Amino acid sequence: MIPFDAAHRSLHYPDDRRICLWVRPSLVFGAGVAVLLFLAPAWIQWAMAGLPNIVPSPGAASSSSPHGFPLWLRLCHFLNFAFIMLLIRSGVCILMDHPRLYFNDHCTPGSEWLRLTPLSVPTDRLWTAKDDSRYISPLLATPGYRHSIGIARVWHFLVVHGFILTGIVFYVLLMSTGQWRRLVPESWDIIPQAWAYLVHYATFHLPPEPNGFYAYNPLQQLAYFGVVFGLGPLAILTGLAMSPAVVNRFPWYARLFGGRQSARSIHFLNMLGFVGFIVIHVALVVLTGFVRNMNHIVMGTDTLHPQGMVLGLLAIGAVGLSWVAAHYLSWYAPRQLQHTLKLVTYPMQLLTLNRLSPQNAYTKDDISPYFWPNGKVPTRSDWEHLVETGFRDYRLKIGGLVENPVELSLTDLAAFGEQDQITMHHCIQGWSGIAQWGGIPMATIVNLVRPFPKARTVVFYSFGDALYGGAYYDTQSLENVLKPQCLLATRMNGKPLPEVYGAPIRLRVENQLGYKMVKWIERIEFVESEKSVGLGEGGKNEDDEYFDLLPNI
Ligand SMILES: Nc1nc2c(c(=O)[nH]1)N[C@H]1C(S)=C(S)[C@@H](COP(=O)(O)O)O[C@H]1N2
Ligand SMILES: [Mo]
Repeated sequence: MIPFDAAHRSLHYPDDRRICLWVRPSLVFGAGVAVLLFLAPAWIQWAMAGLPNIVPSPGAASSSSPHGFPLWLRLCHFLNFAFIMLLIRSGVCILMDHPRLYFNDHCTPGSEWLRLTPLSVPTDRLWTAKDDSRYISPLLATPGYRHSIGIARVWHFLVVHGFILTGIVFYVLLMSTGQWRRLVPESWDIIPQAWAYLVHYATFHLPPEPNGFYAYNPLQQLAYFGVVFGLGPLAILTGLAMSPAVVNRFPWYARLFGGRQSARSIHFLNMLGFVGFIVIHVALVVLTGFVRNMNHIVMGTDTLHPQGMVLGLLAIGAVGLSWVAAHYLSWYAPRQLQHTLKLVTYPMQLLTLNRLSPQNAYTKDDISPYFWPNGKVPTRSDWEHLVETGFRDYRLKIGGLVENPVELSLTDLAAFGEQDQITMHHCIQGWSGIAQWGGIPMATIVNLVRPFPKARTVVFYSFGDALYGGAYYDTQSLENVLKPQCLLATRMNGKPLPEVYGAPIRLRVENQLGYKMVKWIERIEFVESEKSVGLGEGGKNEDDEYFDLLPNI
């Protein structure tokens, strides 16, 4: 175990490390019935008519069709395996930060279909999304422990670049070398042929297998086709449907998957699909001639030499070692990891996702009945005094590199006129919620205080403390606060901002994740760069938890 300090130990390695898996019973039942309905005909056919005949695959006979496994294909196969395993491990870690899955965007406790926590949300006290985060063993996830989502996301997003690049190279070479003919079914005959194999497997018989060097069995071909052209792209598409920049700009995109939370659930089910495929694929590689198969996969030869098996097992060992390496890097070099991700993603985000301007998209009927709270309510006596006196003496101080520093009361702010928006909030942990926010556009504030040309960054300081202590703050680029829907919100769902949700003022930046939206704002400062504030990473979570400076996804 990593030697955490006391603060990190209590958070990352809590006393309650129970694991629980709960799935809504009707779904378990439904899934069971679906599998039975699928398999029952196979059993009936076997019982009544015996095992069906296996027709030899056409590809096995014709030497003109592509066969063998060129180096590029074997390399892609290996890289894909290495990447997908790290994607799964970091993905599981991300899931544990909000260990509930929904098919609705409100995330009301109790409406989940899957839960990986033994706890129900208590109703007699404040229970934040961070309280709800669960521990997972680092043996199962990268980096594991509890609330290590910052670093888990670094791995997920770094590795997904490798996954996508490998995918592109793989598609291009597959199409240009004719290898696609081994994967893509060219006739509907494949369905009855695949069924014949399924009857064998489902009744625990091993059918006669074609030599995979020349052709796959039809069920195998369909499975590979489904993974390469189904699961792979769907993982990327549903991943994108979780981005606040995308969802608050193109809500229809998330709706393609049934909404943002449904996309998250499909992303998870897709992962289970990969896991199921890997388990069956590996089992059949072992059962249908391990040594020969490993030569196909590793060496690209069709022989019975032990070489492929030995090298293959070493390669699998190397993938296992990559998890150990990722674990140690996560805990001993987290800042370098954070910066590596930034190097890869920041310029690209400025060009792509960060250009999307959020636009109002939801109606009053869409407003969530429940909205997860997050963060620590301030305990400072000056804030408590302000609460007691109805924020009468509250003055929002706006200064720094500006021509016209101001101090504004809530009445002054209200005089600017209120802008309203109904938007979806995306927390880094995975939950979402739709609410109506009213307040003053940051663009109005910028016009009022007139920042000097060198002021490129806006810092929002909170009355509240952060998770590991110290005042919460976050920054935005000047460019981003000038975007539509960047608000200093004083109202939520038509009422003054409740204490828990950030009274008297909070920030709304709808193209980014929730932690950028500072609650309980004390003052605002225009500065040259985020580098001069805190540890210089752009916010308290960026400093302490290695979150991204610009989280558009
Ligand atoms: N001051 C302060 N602001 C904060 C936080 C915090 O911990 N302290 N948490 C952030 C996070 S992680 C989220 S998701 C949102 C949550 O807002 P909500 O409580 O309205 O859901 O507030 C953000 N603003
Ligand atoms: Mo969050």
